Amino acid sequence: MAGSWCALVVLGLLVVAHTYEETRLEDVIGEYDFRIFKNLFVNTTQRLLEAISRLENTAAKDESLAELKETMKEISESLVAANEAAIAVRETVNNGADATKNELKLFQDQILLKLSEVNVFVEHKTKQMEDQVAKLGQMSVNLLAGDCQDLFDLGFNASGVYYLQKFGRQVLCDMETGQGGWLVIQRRAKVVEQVDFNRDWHEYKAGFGDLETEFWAGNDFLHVLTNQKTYELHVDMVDFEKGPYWASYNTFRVGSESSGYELDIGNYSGNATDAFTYHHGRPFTSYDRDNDLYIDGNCARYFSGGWWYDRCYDAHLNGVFPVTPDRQNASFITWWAHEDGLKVPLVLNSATLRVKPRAL
Ligand SMILES: *[C@@H]1O[C@H](CO)[C@@H](O)[C@H](O)[C@H]1NC(C)=O
Ligand SMILES: *[C@@H]1O[C@H](CO)[C@@H](O)[C@H](O)[C@H]1NC(C)=O
Ligand SMILES: *[C@@H]1O[C@H](CO)[C@@H](O)[C@H](O)[C@H]1NC(C)=O
Ligand SMILES: *[C@@H]1O[C@H](CO)[C@@H](O)[C@H](O)[C@H]1NC(C)=O
Ligand SMILES: *[C@@H]1O[C@H](CO)[C@@H](O)[C@H](O)[C@H]1NC(C)=O
Ligand SMILES: [Ca+2]
Repeated sequence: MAGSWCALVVLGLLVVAHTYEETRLEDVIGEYDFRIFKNLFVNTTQRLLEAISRLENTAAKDESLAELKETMKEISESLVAANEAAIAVRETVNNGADATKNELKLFQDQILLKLSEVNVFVEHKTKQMEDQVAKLGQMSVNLLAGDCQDLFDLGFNASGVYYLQKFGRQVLCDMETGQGGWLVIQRRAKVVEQVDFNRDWHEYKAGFGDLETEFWAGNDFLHVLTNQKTYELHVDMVDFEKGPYWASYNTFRVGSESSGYELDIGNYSGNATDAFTYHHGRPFTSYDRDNDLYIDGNCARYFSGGWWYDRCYDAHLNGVFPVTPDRQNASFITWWAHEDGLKVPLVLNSATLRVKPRAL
């Protein structure tokens, strides 16, 4: 294997370094302390060996990976220092008007040659290690993580796109809002190219859009995700005139495809009015699959977007993005609210649905 070959090379270099120590260089050079140079050389190779064996033995543990990275940094720092030491040797040799000058020069050239070999080797090895570290890092995370809370608990505290090996898909995590650990399952926003949410059953099943702009995470994924643990749902929305609102649900679960991705939602809190509980127990409807309770037609067709329609909706977050908002247009992203005793549609130019395991 490449690992043992590398270890052999390093051992070889250690032997070379040892042989050098036994020459008269130390005596001849005088004020230059060759031991510093030798230590640097040995330290470098030792660290390299340790790093290699740690890499081989690591059971994809995050701490050892972090240490490994630190070691690699130290290795490269040592090498820089070793190179400088070698240059110092050369200068010493060049300045010393000694009878053995030629001999020393020859010797010093050998050292430099060996050093550059080590350099090349370490650079190569460092690259390999970094690749390995990246792979191991992903493996260790992904074998365990079932959602953004798991990632957060593993120490990933930056919001962004993560890969969940468990589900073979990328997810958007919000690690900053609240206590972090939120997995964003849907997002609507004003973007350069609005994503079309008027999609068929299979597209809603698989998910669509762009995690960086607008997207639907996918009904199959919502099903497996929300059946791992008990999840809560948080909805952030912004009405085009009235500003921000939020709604939170203590329970959010999506059934299997055979149930039509039946929605289990409940226990509202927030300042937006509870419009989502109306959809509790409803299967999903897309323009090509009518599971709604509206007998004269298909709600998804009427309102341009798949949803857990009843007859038809109180909340419709997969509607058309209101490029030119209009409170009368029921196809837009809408959430019905009660304000001053009246039922009024909030027309949203921003909406985010995020889930996280409910705290016990
Ligand atoms: C080499 O490592 C030893 C022990 O880790 C340390 O005391 C010494 O300062 C190091 N030498 C150099 C030149 O870095
Ligand atoms: C994120 O984690 C790093 C260490 O991994 C830590 O230094 C940093 O303070 C953390 N940031 C937050 C916002 O907790
Ligand atoms: C609802 O809550 C949001 C977020 O806390 C806040 O910015 C907004 O002003 C609230 N809106 C109303 C109508 O209470
Ligand atoms: C509903 O949510 C509130 C606040 O989050 C919580 O205190 C309560 O226990 C929940 N009720 C149920 C039935 O889950
Ligand atoms: C509502 O908006 C959609 C999408 O912009 C548009 O196709 C439709 O004609 C609008 N309906 C009304 C009644 O204005
Ligand atoms: Ca119908």
